[in-house]
Amino acid sequence: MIEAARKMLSQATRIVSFSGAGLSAESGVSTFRDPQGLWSKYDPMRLASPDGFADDPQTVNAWYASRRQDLWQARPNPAHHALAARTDIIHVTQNVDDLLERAGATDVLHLHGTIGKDRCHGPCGHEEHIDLAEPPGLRDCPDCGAPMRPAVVWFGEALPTDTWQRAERACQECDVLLVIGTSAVVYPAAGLIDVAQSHGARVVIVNIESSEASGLAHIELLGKAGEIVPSLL
Ligand code: BJW
Repeated sequence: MIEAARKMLSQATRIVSFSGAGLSAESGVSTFRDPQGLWSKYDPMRLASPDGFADDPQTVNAWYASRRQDLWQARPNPAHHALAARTDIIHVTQNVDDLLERAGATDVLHLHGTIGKDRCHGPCGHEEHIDLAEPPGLRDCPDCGAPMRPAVVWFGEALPTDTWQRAERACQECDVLLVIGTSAVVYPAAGLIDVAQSHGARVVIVNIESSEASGLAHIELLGKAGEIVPSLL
């Protein structure tokens, strides 16, 4: 199967990678829905929703501070390096970490935002880069006074429009969609797999186990991203 996937990728002219938390798992970054993942310990609607932030901003900020410090200590794994080395691949990711960029990728479409920035929770658009080693406490926007919050996409929030449109177009136009380490349960992001497949792309999935997207795969490779992805590219 690996040889067939390698051949499929080598014959493709337009490849898109679509990744989830499993891509960064071997870097020590927690996934969400695995048995030891973040949602096994925390209620997503308390920590990753506007209502949760409104109810208890201190707890939400502390949770992101701890994840930021974990990410500061993380390093890209062989899958990040293999992907980043392919400058012809368009990288679409649900991940809020910057491990693809740290591996050298320059143009990564982050559908769910980035944990490396805070943004104003109000409408003014103010953003600030965060020192992951020393994440800031709760504070107000210097421009409009609304609370600052992580620049990520919480449940019930819209994905960044331009990023979404670029990702959707890339998936409509690709020959191969390489899906790595996602449970494919969060929409609209997971819908991109269907978009690519229904526009004629071949779908190659790399995951340690089957996922909601398995039925869309032309080739499904079960194993660790850090081992399989470098052998494919
Ligand atoms: C390995 C591995 C290794 C492990 N190697 N593999 C349609 C149907 C149903 C619901 C909806 C729908 N459309 C919208 C919704 C609602 C909702 C949603 O999808 N809910 C479902 C969960 C039921 N979606 C939304 O709310 C979205 N917004 C929206 O729809 O807005 C509409 C709107 C329009 C206009 C105006 C206003 C609103 C927003 C979704 C935001 C998701 N946010 C999060 C948190 C980000 C911030 C943070 O990090 O704190 O994004 S949730 C979390 O899930 C995170 C991830 O990006 C996302 C996906 O998770 P992912 O990456 O797949 O991780 P896991 O843990 O689920 O899976 C890991 C996988 O890796 C597993 O399969 C493992 O096997 C594998 N793996 N190790 C390879 N080494």
